[in-house]
Amino acid sequence: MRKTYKKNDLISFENKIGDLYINNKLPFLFHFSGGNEEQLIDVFRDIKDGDYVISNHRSHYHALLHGIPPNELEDRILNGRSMFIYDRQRNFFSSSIIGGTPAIAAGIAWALKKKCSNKKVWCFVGDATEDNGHLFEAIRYVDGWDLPCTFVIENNNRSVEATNQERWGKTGDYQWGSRSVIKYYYKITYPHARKPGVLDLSKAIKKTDEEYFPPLKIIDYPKFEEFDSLDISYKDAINQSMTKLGEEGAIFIGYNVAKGDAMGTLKNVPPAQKIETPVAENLMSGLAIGMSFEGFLPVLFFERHDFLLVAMDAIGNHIDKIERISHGEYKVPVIIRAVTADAGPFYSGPTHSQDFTNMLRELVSFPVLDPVTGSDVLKSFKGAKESGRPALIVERKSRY
Ligand SMILES: Cc1ncc(C[n+]2csc(CCOP(=O)(O)OP(=O)(O)O)c2C)c(N)n1
Repeated sequence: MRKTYKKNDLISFENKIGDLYINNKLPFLFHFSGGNEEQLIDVFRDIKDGDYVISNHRSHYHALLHGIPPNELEDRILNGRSMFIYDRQRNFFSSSIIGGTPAIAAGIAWALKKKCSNKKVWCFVGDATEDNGHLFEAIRYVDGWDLPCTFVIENNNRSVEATNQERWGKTGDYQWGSRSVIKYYYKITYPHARKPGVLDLSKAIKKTDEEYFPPLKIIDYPKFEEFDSLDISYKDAINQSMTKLGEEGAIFIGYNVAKGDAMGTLKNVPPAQKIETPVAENLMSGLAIGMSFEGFLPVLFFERHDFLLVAMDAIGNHIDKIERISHGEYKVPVIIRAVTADAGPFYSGPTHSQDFTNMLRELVSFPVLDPVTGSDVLKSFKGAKESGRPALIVERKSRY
């Protein structure tokens, strides 16, 4: 059972963190909660143990109210993790990237619905997340598919220091008209962290990046020598790998996946394992992340590298970082299929035929594989599946 908190308990915790800061004990960027105690206590009355709580850069109150013990939370804050609070056991997840969480929340909710679970997802966002389209995509998706997810917009009329009106002109505070959205209003107790005089970490002793967030071990796939002698074409190997992944229960996500079978490669996959998504690449990638948290094996399909750029937050900040930033608590075994129309009759002009393989290798730490032969293709997909970690596999039209 979670401990219940009164307004003053929450304030006392935050005051204690304030004292740590004044004594130069906080090594890293942090944001105080404050001013919304009553509203949050009220919302948390409907949140059950086992529900997912998804928070953001300002997560201390959410974490306490969802049952993370104060001493554990304090320890994490002291170790530079104020903006990155996770608890796998309690289904607590956060991202300090504005707009990064709504699609992930929708993906978790999709998985919970598929499993007929009675758990729900509660995604807390500030009014700055209302500034970007990622929230819109997720709300529309959650509403359309009746997913068990509520977005709680915590409107303090500030993004860092700028008011809604200063950001948006007279449209200011936006009204959603969605059954999945709750919005409450509050006045912040503390200024935003970056205001001069509020955050001066120059005196604090700092550890290295690696000490705060130990890097993940490099993945070496087994050699799979059994595939070496096979005489199989590149395209047949892709079809065969998809059929095998389908038999193993993978879920294929993207557009032209159910309609068109991802250029014919998913013909042997049962329809229930193909999710036709809107043309919203960040949303579909977030869906894959969220589903993976609930044990699904998502295979994300991008029919051209050019379109990957729209999903860069999900790929570079989330699929790639979640395991490391959560100290291994959350894993993201998402396989990304990235087709490039690099030559021949498929060439379709400068924004439809780019090859970002090298750029992707710079961006992410997980394997970016570029198989050359049919047997390489089989090895790549098998290795990716067995690794339990993310992988991106390039598919070249020139090798089809
Ligand atoms: C994509 C992205 N852009 C910019 C930032 C920098 N940033 C950190 S907090 C913040 C404002 C957040 O405001 P809001 O979501 O309303 O939450 P509040 O801090 O008011 O609780 C910004 C712009 C970020 N973290 N992510």
